[in-house]
Amino acid sequence: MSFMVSPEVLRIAEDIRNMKIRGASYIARSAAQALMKEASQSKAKNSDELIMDLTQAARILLHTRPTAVSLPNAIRYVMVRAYQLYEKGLLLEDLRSEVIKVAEKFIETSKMAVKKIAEYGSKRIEDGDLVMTHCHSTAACAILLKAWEEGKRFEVISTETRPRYQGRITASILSRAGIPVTLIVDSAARFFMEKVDKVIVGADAVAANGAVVNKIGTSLIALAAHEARVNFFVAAETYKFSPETMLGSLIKIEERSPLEVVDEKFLTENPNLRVLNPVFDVTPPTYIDIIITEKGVIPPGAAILVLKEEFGWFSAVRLPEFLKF
Ligand code: RI2
Repeated sequence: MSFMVSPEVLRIAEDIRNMKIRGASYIARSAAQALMKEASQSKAKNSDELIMDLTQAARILLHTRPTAVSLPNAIRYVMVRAYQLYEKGLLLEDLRSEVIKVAEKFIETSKMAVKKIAEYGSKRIEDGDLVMTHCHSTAACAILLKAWEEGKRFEVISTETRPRYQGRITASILSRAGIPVTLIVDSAARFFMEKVDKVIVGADAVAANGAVVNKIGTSLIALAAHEARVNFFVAAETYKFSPETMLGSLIKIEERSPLEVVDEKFLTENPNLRVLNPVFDVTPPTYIDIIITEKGVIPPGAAILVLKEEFGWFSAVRLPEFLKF
C-alpha cells in the first residue's frame, strides 16, 4: 500500500491554508492541479492504491479553508469522476491519465467561466459609471477590465479590505490597466456610496436561497448600497454555488488568527482582550440585484435552479462519504 500523498499536494494545501494561494477560483483550480499532481506522481502499484492516494489528497485539500465552496466543488468534480472510472475497472495507468484529463478539464472550464462572466458583466458597465468593489475578485476584476478594453470609460472605488488588504491587489491591477481607481478604507464605503452607480463583488459561496458569502465587510457595503438605491452585482462561477445548502446546511464562516488583525506585542500587552477575525460574511438575497454567472445573469432567487441544473435535486445526499465535512 502506498498512501503517501505527493509533496506537491502538501505544498499546495499549505499555500491555500496560509493564503499564498487565495481567491475562490484560484483555490479551486489549485486543488484540481494538486489532484492532477497526485495522479501523476503517486507511487501506487494498482488502481486500488491510486484511488486511495487520491482520496487522501482530496481530504487534505478539503480541510485547508472551510468557506470557499469552489474548493469542495472542484474536488467533487474530479473525485466523483475518478471513482466512476475506478468502479468501471480502469487499470492503473489508464486511471492515472483519465484523472489528469478530468482535472485539466475543470481548470479549463473555470478559466472559460471567468471569460464568460467578463463578457456578460461588462455589458452592465456604462460610460461615466463609478463602480465600487471590495477585496480582490478575479471575476469582478475581469468584468471591469473587459469593459475598459471595450472602450467604456468609468472609475472604480476599491476598499483596502482589512485585515489582509486584498483591495490593494484590485487597485493595483485595475490602475495598471489605466482605469482611474481610488483606494479607500473599508469604513469609508457608506461615505462614498451616494456617488456610486453600482457595486460589483465576487463570491466565495452562493447558497440555494441566493445569499452570497464573500469577504468580511461585503454585507455592510450591500446594506449601504441598498440604502442608497445603488445596484449590487455579484460575479460568481456556478462552481461557487453550494449544493449542501439545498438541504439546509449553512456555509461555515472561516475564522482566522487574531495575528492578522493585531501583532503579538499588542496581544501580550492586553491579556484580557479578545480579538476576533471572521473573514467572510453573508449578504442576504434581498440586497443583491443580480448574480453574473458563466451561464448567464440571474436574480439571486434563481440560485436554486442553477444548483438543480448543476447537481440535480438531492445531490447533497448522494455525495461520496469522503467529501462530507
Ligand atoms: P475570485 C476571495 O477570498 C474574496 O472574498 C473574493 O471576493 C473571492 O475570494 C472570490 O474571488 P480570499 O481567498 O474567485 O481572499 O473571484 O479570502 O477570484
